[in-house]
Amino acid sequence: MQIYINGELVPDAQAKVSVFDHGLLYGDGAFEGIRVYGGRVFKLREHVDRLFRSAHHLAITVPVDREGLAEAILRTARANGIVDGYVRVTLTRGIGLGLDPKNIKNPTLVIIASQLALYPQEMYETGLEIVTVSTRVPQAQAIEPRIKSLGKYIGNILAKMEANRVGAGEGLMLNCDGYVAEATGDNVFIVREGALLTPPPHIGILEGITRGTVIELARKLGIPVSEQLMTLYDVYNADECFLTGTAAEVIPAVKVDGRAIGSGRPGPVTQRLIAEFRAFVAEEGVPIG
Ligand code: PXG
Repeated sequence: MQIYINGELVPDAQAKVSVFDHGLLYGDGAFEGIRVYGGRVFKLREHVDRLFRSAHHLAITVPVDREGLAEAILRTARANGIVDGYVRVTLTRGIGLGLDPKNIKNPTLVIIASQLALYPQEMYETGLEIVTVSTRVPQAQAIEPRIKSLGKYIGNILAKMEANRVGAGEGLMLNCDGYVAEATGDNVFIVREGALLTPPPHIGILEGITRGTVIELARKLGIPVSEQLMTLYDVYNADECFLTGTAAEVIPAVKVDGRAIGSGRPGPVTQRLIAEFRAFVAEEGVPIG
């Protein structure tokens, strides 16, 4: 495996970052998880733009420009012969002991291109059973959820452990006001009377790129979409529920906290969107070359 570190590709055994890296010491950095489908990087521009927005908010200067980052992602995928897989971009503030970032000058940029552990195909047909977890998403006023920051993920990891402990497919997280927020690495949608509802970013969720793609596809199909606050009551009583994310793609959730959602099987709107999403990913994307 060839890893990109600060402009160079090196074998994974030599791919090392400093123990003084602020990403390690404080979770001080941002990341992106990107899919490669059929030799094309899915939504490359959107991921590059999101990383730049995260970095700008954190006042970390990305050591390359947007074109340079896109090229580095393509180069790393190419070097690893990725056809269908996953690219993980990590940006940290750089090296420095102590909280104060004032003297940290050189950010660390790492790109890993690998295979992705996928949900088994049958889960897209039968749907996931998910549970609400006790770990809440942080208040948007405390940690800006649109920054895909390293440090924010301790909550998501604890939430995933809660879901794993009871053998659930995913953990559904609420915000501190008790509104439904997102899953540990996915956004959540419900279908009610033929329309899609999903929580708005300001309640503390990541503005997912898959979420955006599904909203666009739904609107093209004439399916109404709105961002709305929702409680567990809305989820339990929805006609359908599904999750979206780079790793999970579009996946039905058929049971939440032991309650069947709608028929308890993947519904027609979800199935339609899964089909549309798969057709779309086969065409969209920047060829690795
Ligand atoms: N919410 C959270 C908290 C996430 O971490 C999503 C929603 C979906 O966003 P996208 O842009 O992927 O549609 C995510 C995505 C990883 C990894 O292994 C994490 C994500 C995606 C891919 C890989 O770290 N999180």
